[in-house]
Amino acid sequence: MSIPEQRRIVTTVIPGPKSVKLHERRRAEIADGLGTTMPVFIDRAGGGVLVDVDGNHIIDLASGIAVTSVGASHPAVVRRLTEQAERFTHTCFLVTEYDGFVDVAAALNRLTPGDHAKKTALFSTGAEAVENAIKIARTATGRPAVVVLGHAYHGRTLLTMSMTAKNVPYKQGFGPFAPEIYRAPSPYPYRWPSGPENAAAEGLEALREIVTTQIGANNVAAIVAEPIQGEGGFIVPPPGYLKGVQEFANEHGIVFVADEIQTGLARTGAMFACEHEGVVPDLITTAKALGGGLPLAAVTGRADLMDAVPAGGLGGTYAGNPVACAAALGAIEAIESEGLVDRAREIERRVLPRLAALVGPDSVVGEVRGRGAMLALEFVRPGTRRPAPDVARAVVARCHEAGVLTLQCGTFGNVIRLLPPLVIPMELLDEGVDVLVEAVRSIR
Ligand code: PLZ
Repeated sequence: MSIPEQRRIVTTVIPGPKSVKLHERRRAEIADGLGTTMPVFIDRAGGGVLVDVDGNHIIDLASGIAVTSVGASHPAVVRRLTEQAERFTHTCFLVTEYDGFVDVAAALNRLTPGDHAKKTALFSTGAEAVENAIKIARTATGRPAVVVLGHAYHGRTLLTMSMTAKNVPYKQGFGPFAPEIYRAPSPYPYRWPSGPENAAAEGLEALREIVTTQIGANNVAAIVAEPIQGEGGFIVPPPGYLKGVQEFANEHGIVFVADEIQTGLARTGAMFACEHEGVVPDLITTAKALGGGLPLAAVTGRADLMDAVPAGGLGGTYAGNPVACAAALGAIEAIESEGLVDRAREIERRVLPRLAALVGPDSVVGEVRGRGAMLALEFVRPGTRRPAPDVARAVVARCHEAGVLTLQCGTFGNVIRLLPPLVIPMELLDEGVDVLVEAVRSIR
């Protein structure tokens, strides 16, 4: 079913009456702990558009948090998952095998950086992939400690929540946390105390010092980093930082894990964001865009590490579900055959200069940053770096009123992030950015 790829508002306000009514029912039935960004119920979605139950056509600049890179209903995904569902929906790969699982693993072994021998294990969610990367690194090294960065986000399970930096809403009240997690400062260029030009060298120095003096390098199983920090604020590390982390890890037999769950599979204008820095991680976690909308996650990396855990040590009932694997093969096919890595670069070229024009000494926009189709604006009090989450919230609200779905993020809640589907028509993307730019201008 094809959807007209245009913005169209048919109710006097968004959410319209049908969404409001459904939301009331939700409030009665669903636990309050699950938040919502835009309280509209979706009827159909595809390409760059979400159609709600009231008939509003909303421009999608979120992709369900970087998941629907090929669109919410790509024909290659739909065809493959339908065929698979008609054959069988589940066997549990730990019980009996099927080739879709192996095909996805082979694709990830081929697409991830580095030409060394690689292997893959599939799971269902991003958090599970991170958990398993840690299990593998701990077994392979025989060491307990895990080092993560400030502003990190790795998930909501006990281990990954412990690795996540931000307290409210991810951790508050949920402790005690998993032990043996240590945190080094994120080399956040915009907020680095001695200036962005020192962030890489000083960030690396701080990491080395924490590892060698506080933990002991011989106790560290893994250093885990997002090559662009996602939930933490779309923080692009300064050039050379990731390479420095990788070298330091190699030097001490520490497993370097790149969490590419948000950045991976074409999003940043490279198949994997590590490639921008010429970094070849020991292990890479993927999820989100991998499954083309279905829950699928993976750990891919050095075969010697991946084989460290004996048979039976890794798994999960739904790990690498056949329908999700079929969807993933469709998504990978679309990414490769439609040149979506280049599309992400084109999106950056088209959008970034328009956002950059909003930055200025009297502006509420302190910095614009990102790569490919992973772009963000950081809001501050004009003339300072003081975070302005209220301004970000107000801009997001205006976008939503005008039928453009944008998301907030950041440790301080003051960042608006753009994650459009990579297949979004360029005119529709331009129109979405028009609305965003207008919303920013109307506020400052
Ligand atoms: N690692 C880098 O971005 C998920 C979180 C949504 P799961 N980010 C979206 C929310 O608020 O729950 C994410 C990520 C990175 C790990 C994860 C976790 O992936 O599939 O949500 O478990």
